[in-house]
Amino acid sequence: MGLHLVIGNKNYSSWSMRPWFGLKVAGIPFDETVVSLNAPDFKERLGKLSGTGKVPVLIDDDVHVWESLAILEYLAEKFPDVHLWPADVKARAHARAVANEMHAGFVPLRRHLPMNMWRPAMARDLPPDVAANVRRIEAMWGDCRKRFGAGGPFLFGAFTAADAMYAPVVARFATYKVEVDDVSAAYMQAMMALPAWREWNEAALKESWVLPEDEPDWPTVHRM
Ligand SMILES: N[C@@H](CCC(=O)N[C@@H](CS)C(=O)NCC(=O)O)C(=O)O
Repeated sequence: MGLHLVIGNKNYSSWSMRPWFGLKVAGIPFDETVVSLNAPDFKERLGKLSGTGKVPVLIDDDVHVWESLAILEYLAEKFPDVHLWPADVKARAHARAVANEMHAGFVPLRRHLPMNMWRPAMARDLPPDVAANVRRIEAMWGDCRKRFGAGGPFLFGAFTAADAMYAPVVARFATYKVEVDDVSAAYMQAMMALPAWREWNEAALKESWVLPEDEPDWPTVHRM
């Protein structure tokens, strides 16, 4: 039996996007099941699979891995040839710090700019704490590109798990027309040019579930 990833709505579930994107860009085969976050049996189904009752969860035979970052770590160990972390120890430490900062933080940004793939690009006012998150991410991306990015267009040159962790941030910055400097804009372009990006986006746009809490202009739903 191969890998099976259980995820939430592609339009809304940013934590689901991270391991899905890592798997796709790395070219690791997997099956997927999408369970809408508002499905009546969501908690019951996910409770049995992840313990937390949340997505994503990766199932590999009798191994169940929940938490997006732990899934990426598992993939990096199971498939060392795809190099989901940088080979160099200093770059790898930096990539892990950057990925952990995303996993543990940026709550104002995540709350104010929920991932919403089908919303046409429209700016939102940014409260100071959200603007501070944006400036921190922009500085971090710029630092990664400058110090470690010579070998390619991603944070550490070639695509790594750190990029997978920031994929939904790229989506948010694009959707909410967040102003960023040229280095961050080029990084975002490289991420959005990946075939995996188009695949996720196209599937998201076909979904019919609407979740009020992730629609910033509720009850108006702007859809492409
Ligand atoms: N820290 C977790 C966060 C998982 C999470 O919050 N998932 C959301 C969807 S994006 C979820 O399952 N929400 C449903 C719920 O809490 O009932 C991770 O990194 O995987």
